[in-house]
Order: sequence, then C-alpha cells, then structure tokens
Amino acid sequence: MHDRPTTPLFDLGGRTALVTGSARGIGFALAQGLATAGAAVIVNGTRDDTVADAVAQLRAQGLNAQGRAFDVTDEAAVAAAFAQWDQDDVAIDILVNNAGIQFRKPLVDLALSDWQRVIDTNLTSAFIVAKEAARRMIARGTGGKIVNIGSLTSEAGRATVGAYTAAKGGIKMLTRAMAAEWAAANIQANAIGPGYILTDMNQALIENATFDAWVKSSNPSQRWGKPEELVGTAVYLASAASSYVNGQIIYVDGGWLAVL
Ligand code: GCO
Repeated sequence: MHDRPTTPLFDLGGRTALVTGSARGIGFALAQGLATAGAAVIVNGTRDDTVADAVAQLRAQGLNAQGRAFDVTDEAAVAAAFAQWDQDDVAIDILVNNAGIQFRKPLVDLALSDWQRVIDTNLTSAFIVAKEAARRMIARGTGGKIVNIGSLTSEAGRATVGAYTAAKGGIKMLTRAMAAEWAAANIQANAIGPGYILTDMNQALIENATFDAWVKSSNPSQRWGKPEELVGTAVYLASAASSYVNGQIIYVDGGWLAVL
C-alpha cells in the first residue's frame, strides 16, 4: 500500500453548506455528498418532520448535519433563517440552490398561478436565498461557493413543462449574473444541469413505459441517472478545485445533450 497524501483540493472540512430542498431526492444526495467530503451541512425543506428525518439519516451515517425548515420562496422566512444563523455564528460558505418543483401541463391550459408557483420555487428562490448568502460572504471577505441546480431544460424545450423550462433557462443566466457581480469577492457561482434522474419528482415519468423507453433510447448511456451521480460535480463546484471556474453550467446527463 502506498501512503499517498490526500489532496486538499476537494476537501470541504471546516465549511458549512446549506442545501435547499434537501429532505429527499437530488438535494438529499447532495447534502450527503457534501457532508461526506467534510462539510457541515444544513438540510432544508418546507416541513419540520421531513427535515428532521433527513438530518437523523445523515447523523446515523456519522455525518455533520443540522436542519432548518423554511419556504425558499418566502423572503421574510429566508431572512429570518439567516438572521438566526448570524446569532448562532453559523456562516454559510457553500449554498446549493436545489429546491424545485415540477408541474406538467400544456402551456395553453396552464393557470397563471401555477406558472407563478413554478417560477417562484425553481428560479426566484435561488435569487432570494443567494442574495442573503452572498451579502454575508462579501461582508466576511471569505469568498464562497454557490451551486445552482439547472436542468436539461436549461438548454432544451419539452412539451408540458413550460414554466419549469423557463425557470431552468433562467437559472443558467442567473448563474452568469451572479458570477458577473460576485466573482471579485471570490465567490464562484456555477450550476449543475442534471439529466433524467431517478427521483420522486420524476416518478410519473419513470412509471410511464413510453417515457422510460424514450429516456433510454435518446441517451447514449441508455439509462436514467442516479442522484448520487451528481455528487462529484457538486463537490468539485463547492471546493477549492473550482476556484477559477465561474458562471458555468455543467451537465451531468449521461451524454444526452451531446447527441441532441
Ligand atoms: C420533467 C422534467 C424534469 C427532468 C429534468 C431533466 O418532466 O419532470 O423534464 O424533471 O427530469 O429537468 O433535466
């Protein structure tokens, strides 16, 4: 056995990471992955009980986790959470804007209230939470990391998910806007664009034989992705390894966009 020194490049020891929407799905996998890389993670969701369950699961694995339930679309609730962390001397070094919902309906049938709900949750929330986080990163002078979660729909349209597509396209450009404004403060803002991933949010698509066959035939990997397959990119974008990478969206999609 060689005694190789471990590289500090991807080490998140001493860092605190807030992952929004992390009680389940991709968010949970990312919280688990960042904690495994050494970060203290804060799990977030809208419900106290599901957040507490996720924290308990992470702690049972020996990971450093705490939880805080709040609605990422509620500016006052987000401000209150950050004010509490200020009081508790908790500084968010890494923010993963992951919270998201899906609502599938043709645009001609889509109610404005449903459009608004999807835009608020998938796009506006990233602005609200990042604004609080970045203000503090800038004031501390320590820099920081923001990882926004985009989608294949940041690049490609698909029928019935118009509001989601508009929001995820917005995430790509909001990421660039964040980089433009915050890079000088040593904040790197990047995004991950997951491909078709096996999550609760996609359960209806996974169970739809036609859709499942389409995912497998349109993707050169011929399969769905697993939430944990996003972890490597998240750790990279949350760590010193990406200190000069800014405003990018990295697609973790099995090659789907490469053959579009
Ligand atoms: C859907 C959406 C998403 C996709 C994802 C791919 O219909 O639900 O297409 O959930 O899985 O956006 O990046």
